[in-house]
Amino acid sequence: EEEAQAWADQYNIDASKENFDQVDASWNYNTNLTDHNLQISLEMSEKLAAFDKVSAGEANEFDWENFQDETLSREFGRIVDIGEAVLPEDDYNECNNLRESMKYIYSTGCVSNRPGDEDPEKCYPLDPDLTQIMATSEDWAELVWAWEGWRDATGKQMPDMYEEFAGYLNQAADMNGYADNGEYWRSWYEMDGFAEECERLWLEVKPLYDQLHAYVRRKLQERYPDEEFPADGHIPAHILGNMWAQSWAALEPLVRPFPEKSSIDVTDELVNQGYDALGLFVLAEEFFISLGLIEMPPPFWEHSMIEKPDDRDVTCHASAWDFMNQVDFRVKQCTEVTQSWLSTTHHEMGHVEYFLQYMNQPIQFRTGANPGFHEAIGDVMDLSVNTPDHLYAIGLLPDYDEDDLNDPEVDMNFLMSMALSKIAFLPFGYLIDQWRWDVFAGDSVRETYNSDWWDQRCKYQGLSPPVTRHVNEDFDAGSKYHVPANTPYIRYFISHILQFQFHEALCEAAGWEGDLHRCSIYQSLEAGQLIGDMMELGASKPWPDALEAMTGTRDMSAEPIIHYFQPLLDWLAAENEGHPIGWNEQCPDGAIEG
Ligand code: X8Z
Ligand code: ZN
Repeated sequence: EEEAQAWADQYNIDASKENFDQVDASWNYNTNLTDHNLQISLEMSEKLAAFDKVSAGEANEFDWENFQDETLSREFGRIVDIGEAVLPEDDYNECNNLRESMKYIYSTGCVSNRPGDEDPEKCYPLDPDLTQIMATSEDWAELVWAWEGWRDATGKQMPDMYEEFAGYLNQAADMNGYADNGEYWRSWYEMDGFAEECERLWLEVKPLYDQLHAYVRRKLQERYPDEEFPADGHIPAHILGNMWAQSWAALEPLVRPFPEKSSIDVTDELVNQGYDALGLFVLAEEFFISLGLIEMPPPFWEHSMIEKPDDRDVTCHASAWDFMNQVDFRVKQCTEVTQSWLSTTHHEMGHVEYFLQYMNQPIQFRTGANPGFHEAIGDVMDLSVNTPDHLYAIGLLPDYDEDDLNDPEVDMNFLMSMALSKIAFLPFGYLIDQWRWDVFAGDSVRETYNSDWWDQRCKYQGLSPPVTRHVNEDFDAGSKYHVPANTPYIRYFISHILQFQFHEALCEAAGWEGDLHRCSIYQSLEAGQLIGDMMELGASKPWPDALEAMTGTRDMSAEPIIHYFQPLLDWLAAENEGHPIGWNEQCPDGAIEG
């Protein structure tokens, strides 16, 4: 075992270098999508895969399953589980190529012929144009143009590639001893019955979603009195303020419970005060620092890409990067000055904070306790940042006054705005991998990809497509970044449950005694200590240990999120009294055709 420790020490030195080369090349490509950069990036991935393969072979020469030292045994268990790197070199390269081709289509996709446009050459990218149109336009036809156009430009171009790609992932999973790639992904949660656990959590929060859905649907019917909504209760998917209807935050002005009370949206104020992308990052960092957490290191500020460059193609979808050398940590995002981008900035900085906290762990443990933990850190900060009291304290709600601080109607407006992002997201966060797990299990095949996708969208989100979708030509799953990029998605669902558990525990540590939704942990060193200690563990211990250290419980629970939204749930239930709630599980007739 001593020998094993010595081998692992050397492995960590070598792996750090190999990982750096790959991450560095990938960064260079994703911030400048040229063929040249792609070739280098693919080569570096191939090199890392070869290294992983050799390392796994060497590690397996030790009797690691029987080590006395549990942590060392855990480290070895991770070294030998190499994912796609197990594939024969040619297959590995082809698999990588396919993913990059799909990502390229997604990242460079744009839509032309906007209604009323003279110039047929003008083509609107997702960031910022289509995103902005989806969030602000109230023109049904224009929204259909953006919604349908985006799907034509992206997903529609890739179903055959995706089929082939999924085949490679399954081949790798099989070689690694998993039934299929879905089982492999679920294994990261280290528990039996993870899929059932997700279903349990979803069913617990569904009543909240049902109430929100019913209320928002009524308001949208008022906004579009001349449009016919499906008779079985679905909401047309293009009018919810977001390309995928995954956040409904843009509908806040439409559904605000007490419209005469002051707005708690700070977008205009951010713009008026002259904030730019860097200003949002500085503001976010200030919150982390106030908890006594680690500040963003100089290379972060020097090398991050925080705005969309206008001289080259990039992957705009926001991400955080750990270069694995304990020095270089970056964020890449095409920031706009809005409240929603302030949230994303906290989200991404949360990833970097986690990287910084666990950077002294062995490489294999430099990841979240489970993937949902990683997604939850920045969001937890954001739960405090978005409280009206905090926004007021940092000067972003100048119209707010002392009376508003304890006004239950203002409070309800705030809870509604939080529900539009947090509750509306839940079924979306749940369904993407319901669909992908089915694909990997062979329960959804090329011919039914799109109808299966819409079965999930209709069933869980209660949405319907605004124009008929076609079974074979359209591939709407591919129009969501994480499908071409192959990022698992259930992590975001888990994060949306966990972040309220974290919030509750941190608020208690901060000595907060009022309503959970009004708590801000700003400047609480106790809260910072608690979450910092948890992050420092990385994945060195099973996640229930990390969760227990922070919250006192070993189980995921929907109780805190329900508790947080209880006043809104009561209000919605009263408002919805006498109105229809729910929708037919099946898609409306004509939603999808052969
Ligand atoms: O992809 C992200 C982050 C990067 S990890 C920007 N999110 C999901 C999405 O955009 O679909 C954050 C929330 C959900
Ligand atoms: Zn994230």
